[in-house]
Amino acid sequence: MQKKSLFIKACEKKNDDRPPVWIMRQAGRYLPEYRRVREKHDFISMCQNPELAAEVTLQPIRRYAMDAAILFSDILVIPQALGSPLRFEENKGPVFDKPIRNPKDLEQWKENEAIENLSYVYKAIKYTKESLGDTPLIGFSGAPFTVAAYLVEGYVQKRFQVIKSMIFENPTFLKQIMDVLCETTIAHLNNQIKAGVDAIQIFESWANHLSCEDWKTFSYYYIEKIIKGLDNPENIPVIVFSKGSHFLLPHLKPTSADVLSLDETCPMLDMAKTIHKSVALQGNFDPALIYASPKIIEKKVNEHLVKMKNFKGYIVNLGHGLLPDMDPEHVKVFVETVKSF
Ligand code: 1CP
Repeated sequence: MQKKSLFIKACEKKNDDRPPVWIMRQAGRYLPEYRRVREKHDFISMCQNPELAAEVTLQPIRRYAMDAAILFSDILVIPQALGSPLRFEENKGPVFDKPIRNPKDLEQWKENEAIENLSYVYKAIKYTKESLGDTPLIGFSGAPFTVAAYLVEGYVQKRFQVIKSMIFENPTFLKQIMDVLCETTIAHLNNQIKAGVDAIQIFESWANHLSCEDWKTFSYYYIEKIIKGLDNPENIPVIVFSKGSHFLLPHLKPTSADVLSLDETCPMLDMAKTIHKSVALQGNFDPALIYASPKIIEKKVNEHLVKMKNFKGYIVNLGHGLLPDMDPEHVKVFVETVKSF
């Protein structure tokens, strides 16, 4: 049997070595080699072309040898595959020109075609695995609330008036949308597992927009449903990133997730002391640390790693993703400081 990677060992809380490191949005616009591919192809075409998706997934691994790769794709490929046309606008992000706001809008969806439409993702996983060697590959999906937010808003203006109104005015309809997203997500993740991913991460990037009570109904409930619905014969680890919801972590503790990915507002060391027995932890350097000088990056990383030394289930990451204007050399310092710890 293949020796387990640091990353998988940390997910299982059995890592006695230095902690593994990867970074959300490690494949992206801050890399010149990404921008070179992107000059010739739009973002959606890159996701839908398995060779290109594999190539871009591998770029940060070639450059920095992170301890895990994350598949190049997007959380919004699910509603797109269901039949909602999606485009990405420069400076605006993802746009659904036909947002789903009432039951009639659901007629655009063809639920039984979604998985077939996503077959490019599973092909990309196979191609990526062929070139990755021993580095584990993380597959992913969005959590239904975050995906639904894009879908009902049309595009995210950070106020979330449409989805927040729906929670109060028509929760039954919102749940109807989310039930379909949830079932499709389970099938999508199961196909990613079959195609060979080594771990799964579920992104609830907009959890910070939910009240405590609504979070239980619209976020936690669905995340649990997804994890319980996985057909996961080899028990690959499941990571949950629920941004901006650290005050809810006492509730997340009994989650079925193997790893919780914390954002930078969470007290990592306190969390590790209290919940590490039941779950591994990932995160949570302030992404803005990458803007600091290499000397400061090195100092901050080392200081934090000393504090986290006794935890066998800790994975280094940022509290959220890398940004397009970040310096690849600073990313290198961040990764290498962890790797030489
Ligand atoms: O123009 C470009 O080249 C596209 C920029 C880009 C990239 C590189 C987008 C558009 N998505 C991605 C890749 C991506 N998205 C990955 C690939 C793997 C990696 O992390 O390296 C992943 C996991 C995602 C997931 C994703 N997409 C999330 C969840 C994580 C997060 O950042 O909160 C969300 C919310 C999206 C929506 C999305 N996709 C892209 C944009 C610009 C957005 C809007 C959100 C934002 O502005 O950050």
